[in-house]
Amino acid sequence: MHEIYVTRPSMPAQEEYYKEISDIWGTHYLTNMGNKHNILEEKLRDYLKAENVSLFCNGHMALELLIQAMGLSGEVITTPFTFASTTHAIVRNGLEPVFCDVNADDYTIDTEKIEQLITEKTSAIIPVHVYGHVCDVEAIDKIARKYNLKVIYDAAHAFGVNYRGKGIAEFGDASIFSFHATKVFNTIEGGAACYKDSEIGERLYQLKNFGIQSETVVNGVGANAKMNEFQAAMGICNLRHIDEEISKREKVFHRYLSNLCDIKEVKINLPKNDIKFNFAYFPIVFNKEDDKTIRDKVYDRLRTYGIYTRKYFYPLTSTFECYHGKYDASKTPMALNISNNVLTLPLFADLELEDVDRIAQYIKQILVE
Ligand code: T4K
Repeated sequence: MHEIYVTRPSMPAQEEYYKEISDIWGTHYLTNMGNKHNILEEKLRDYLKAENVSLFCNGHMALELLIQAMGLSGEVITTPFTFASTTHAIVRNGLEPVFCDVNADDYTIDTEKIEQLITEKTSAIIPVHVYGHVCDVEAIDKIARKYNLKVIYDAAHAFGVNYRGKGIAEFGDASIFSFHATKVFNTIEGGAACYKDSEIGERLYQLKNFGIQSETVVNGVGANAKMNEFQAAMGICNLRHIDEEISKREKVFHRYLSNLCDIKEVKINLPKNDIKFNFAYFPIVFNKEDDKTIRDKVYDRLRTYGIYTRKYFYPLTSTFECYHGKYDASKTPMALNISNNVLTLPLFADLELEDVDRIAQYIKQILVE
């Protein structure tokens, strides 16, 4: 029995990576915004169609420092159906997350419910393009303009996604991406912030390097969040193969679809029209309202076959122990229901289609037991 995990990072050929890193032995320049870092930043500006890109050691620090650089204050409207990072980045900046519910059809923020959460303390909205699904960017833009709010998209899952011919980073005031090993595009660990206001870039550049402006001037309470040269080299290599990566993922995605689309117990959400998708994840949602038992049974049983699915995203971030019962998950009932019923199936570029068939077969079998 070979084990299959929810994801498996794609890597360039060893020779390609060795070639890419070989000149580092000549320069001995390992980190602190080196040559490879700058090359990758430039290449990503093109690929993402972003006005400005700033690289980071990971996606989380990109978000945390972007919030700091943009000077947000008070309350930030966001969703609890996400990875820990989104909520933690808000809280670690001393801000209050205000949780909005999500849509049933793509699990992104329900824009009908945003306005009722806005108070005089609200400074921003941080929606999440969950699983690469595009938020209702037009409605969010309208609300943000009306109430003079900033918009930062957590686009950790949305690398390579285009909407109506625009790169996903072109929406809102700013976006962050994750280049973690488990993502469509990886730099081992890594991330980026994309933003429209170039002044933010100056602040970010300093904040990711301790707030240092010059050898004798430190004018920001920064962190250390720089991408190093070996990470950047991995990114340069992986970016060469990104189209192939996404098209292999697409095949896996469609194989799951053809296997699972007829099962009445399972809901699968397809990307909206006008989207060039990245096939980052394959979540399925079991239809049984507010009952985790079926999802948990499938999760447990698949493990006995060596198939390691994940409950992305369960539990809701608003219910994490570290938040000490401060937030009421019943106020985001759709998010709660999806979180209780979702299971993310293995999806990565080199997943064999026969394995997809096998996983689907097991699921069907478990559901009739
Ligand atoms: N915003 C959102 C919406 C996010 O989803 C994330 C990250 C962020 C922000 C923050 O971005 P980063 O700071 O991470 O760049 C994983 C990832 O660590 C995390 O990046 C990601 N979201 C999240 C959805 O998934 P875990 O705790 O599930 O990781 P782990 O170690 O359990 O890995 C999952 C499976 O992948 C393993 O069972 C085996 C496989 N794997 C993993 C790694 C690390 C490999 O085959 N090779 C590897 O190197 O969080």
